[in-house]
Order: sequence, then structure tokens, then C-alpha cells
Amino acid sequence: MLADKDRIFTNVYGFQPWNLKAAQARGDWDNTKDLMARGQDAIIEEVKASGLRGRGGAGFPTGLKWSFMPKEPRADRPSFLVINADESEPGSCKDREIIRHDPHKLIEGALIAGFAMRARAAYIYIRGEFIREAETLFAAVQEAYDAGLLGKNAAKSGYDFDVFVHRGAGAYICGEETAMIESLEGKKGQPRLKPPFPAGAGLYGCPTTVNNVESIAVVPTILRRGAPWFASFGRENNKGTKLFQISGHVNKPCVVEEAMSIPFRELIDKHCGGIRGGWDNLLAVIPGGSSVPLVPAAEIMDAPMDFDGLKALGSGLGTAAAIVMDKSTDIVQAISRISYFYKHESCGQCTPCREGTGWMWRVMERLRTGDADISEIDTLFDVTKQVEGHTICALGDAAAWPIQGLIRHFRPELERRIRENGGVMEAAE
Ligand code: L3W
Ligand code: SF4
Repeated sequence: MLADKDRIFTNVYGFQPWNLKAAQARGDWDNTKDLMARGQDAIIEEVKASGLRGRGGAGFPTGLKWSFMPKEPRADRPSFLVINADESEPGSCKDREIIRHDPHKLIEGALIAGFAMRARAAYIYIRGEFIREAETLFAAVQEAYDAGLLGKNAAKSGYDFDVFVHRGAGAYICGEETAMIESLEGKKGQPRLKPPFPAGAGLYGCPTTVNNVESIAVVPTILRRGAPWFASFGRENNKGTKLFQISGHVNKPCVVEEAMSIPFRELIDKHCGGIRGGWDNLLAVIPGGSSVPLVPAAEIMDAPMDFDGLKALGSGLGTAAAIVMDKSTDIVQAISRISYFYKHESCGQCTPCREGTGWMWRVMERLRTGDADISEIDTLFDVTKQVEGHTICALGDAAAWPIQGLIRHFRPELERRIRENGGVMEAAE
């Protein structure tokens, strides 16, 4: 179990105030200018050496992403950092806790990361529904300005840096980095084709890096304690500490910081008081937020909770939001509900997603009630394969993968429902 002394988010439960004075007492903003004085390239190299991979779902190496930014931004084409606080993935609730209780880690991280990538400013795009969190964030940013930690000569570093907080308006798709950029520009939040990646042409066509809240908030501690310290947790290619969010049928759902690669059973027993009704009662787990396929009980129990461990099981770490389902769960209904979510949140821009998400949900609903033909299970699987990889953004994949996981692992349950309903012959819509 991760020792208290190795926790980055020491106030994640809000036992102490979030304000600047309390944050400074916890070590935030301690000689930030000295960290910056190491130089931009040295900071990027340290983050690379720490092994930090993006905490928003994709796991792209953070230092490498920063290194794509221009070393000498043009005066008429400044660089920007955009921080993704649009936490909308079903099951995910970690960025919310950072903003509620530790916002200065994020703001200090924004200054250091922005400086390292030679950005002029950071935009924190916060989910519209996070009303109280936005109030906290606005107030924390104001505190930082009042204390001279942001703005001209930020933290006496000699570097000018601004932080703007921008509230979203309730669309899941604005968590996709290019839709977020469109939304920041005042347009409808619809993803752009990539490439170009934001580092080449992002906000207002300028070089931009989009990072998740947790990725930025851990940076000051990595620099203070050193890359080898951070890299000492987890295993090769899966380093560091991580905020896990466990919801569903555990005795004590929680958000907890643990070492990357902790086995699933250990995570649940140590922090969640075990599975409701005991381990024999576990049915399946969606380990990384609703966008990744479920993993059946027998396979997840001893799995390392990290990028590679869950990929090997045909799933993914995603945002490390584990949705735990015991045997009382109607697994077909659960996945059908997730399908509805993606149908509802599709921006409608590309045909396989706009038409496919609705089609998949309607078939899922008929499978739920058993009002389908057995052959439709294969048809549905084929359609998920037509959607996957054929859309502008990852929402199409995210809609396809949970259904693929269900068919892969729970086909007998789907067939049982159809048989018990009389195996109705009906063409899919
Ligand atoms: C420059 C290249 N940059 C990649 C950058 C790219 C992006 C990052 C990762 O989706 C996943 C998605 C959800 N030159 C580059 C490059 N980049 N190649 O690296 O890119 P990518 O495309 O692998 O992923 P993505 O489009 O950012 C994110 C999954 O996360 N997810 C959902 C998360 C939800 C939240 C939330 O609610 N807050 O995070 C959960 O699993 O399905 O697969 O920056 O520009 N050659
Ligand atoms: Fe929009 Fe879906 Fe296409 Fe993404 S995949 S751009 S959400 S229609």
C-alpha cells in the first residue's frame, strides 16, 4: 500500500482548507521560481524521466507531448496550454476532487508546465455542471494573482503567465481535445480531424498542448521529489502514483491515490472494504471509465491496474475509474444504458457514429428484452467493428468497445434471453 509520505494529493478528502495559505503549509508554491530556474528543457527532461503518462484516458507520455511544442514561439503565434477539467466520463470523479480540495497543485502545475512548453497562458476548461468546483477554481486563481504567483513575473520567476478558467456547457464531447479547443474559440464543440495535432495547430490555430488536470497537478511534486522517486512506483512503462476511483458494488466506494500497477484485489480490499457480498459475488468490472470494455471477475482479480495490464485483458486503464458490478447486476441493461449515453452524446458530425450509436443502442435494447434473433448478436458485433476506427474522434470507439466486451464475455447470457423469449425472428433496424 502506498505510504502516506508518498501521496501527492495529501488533501484529496478535504480535511484541510483548499486555500493558498493551507496549500502553502502543505508545500505547494514552495520556491516555485527555483524549480523554473532549472530551465525549460530540463523540466521537460525530468517529466520524461519520471515516466508520467497522460491521466485523461489515452496515456500518451506527458514529457514527449510537451516536447512537440515550438522552442521559439513566434510573437504573432503564441503557444497555449489547455487543461482538460471537463471530467464527464461515467465513473470518473478524480479531477473534481483535485479542484475541490487541492486547486493550487493544479495552478502551480499550470505555471510550471506552461513555462516548460513556452506557453503564454493556460486555459482551464471546467465541466459546466461543476458549479461549486468552478467557484473554488476562480477563487484559487484570484488568490494566486493577488499573491503575485500568476501574471507578470509570475512567482518572481521573470516569466509572464496567465491562467483563465472557462466553463463548459454540459457536452461530454467537449472533453475531446479538439472539440474543447473549438468550444474555447466560441464555436460548437465538434472534434477536428487529426492530424494536425494541437501541438501543430490548436487554439486559434496556435501551438497548443491539452493535458488532463491530474497530469498537470502532479508536476510540481515530481520536480520537487525527483523523477526517480515518481518512477519508483508501478512498473516499466506504467510508472508513478495514480488516483483510482472505485464505484459500484464495493462496500466503501472511494477515490484513492495508490501506486500504479496495484493488483485489483488489493486495491478493493485495502481501500473499499471488499466486494459487496464477498469476492464470490463479483460479476465483472469496467476498469477505466465507461469507454473501455468490461472484464469478467475471474480475469480482473489479480490483474495489475495499469495501462499494459488491462490492455492485455482486452480493456484499458482509461481514467482509472473502476465500475464494479456484482451478480445482482443486469449486465445487458448496464451496457445498454452505456450505449444510450454515447448515442446521446454523439456530436453527429460523422455518419458511423451518428447513425451507428443509435442503431447499436436500439439493438442492445432488444437484446436486453430478448426480443431479437440469435444471429443479430453477430450482426451487432460486426457493426461495432464498422464504427470502431472509422470516425473522426474516439467517441465512436468508446461506443463500440463496451458492446464488444459484453458479446465477448457474456454471449451465453444474451442467447439465454433470446431463447427464453422464444427467439423472435426480426431484422435489425
Ligand atoms: C502529436 C502525435 N501529438 C497523439 C496526442 C494527442 C492527445 C494525446 C492522446 O482520447 C482517450 C479516448 C477515450 N503528435 C500524436 C500526438 N498525440 N499522437 O496525444 O491522443 P489519443 O488520440 O491517443 O487520445 P484522445 O483522443 O486524447 C482520450 C478515453 O481517453 N477515455 C475517456 C476519457 C474521459 C475523460 C474525462 O471525462 N475527463 O478523460 C477513457 O478511457 O475513450 O480513447 O493529446 O493530441 N503523433
Ligand atoms: Fe462526433 Fe461521434 Fe464523429 Fe466524434 S465520432 S466527431 S462524437 S460524430
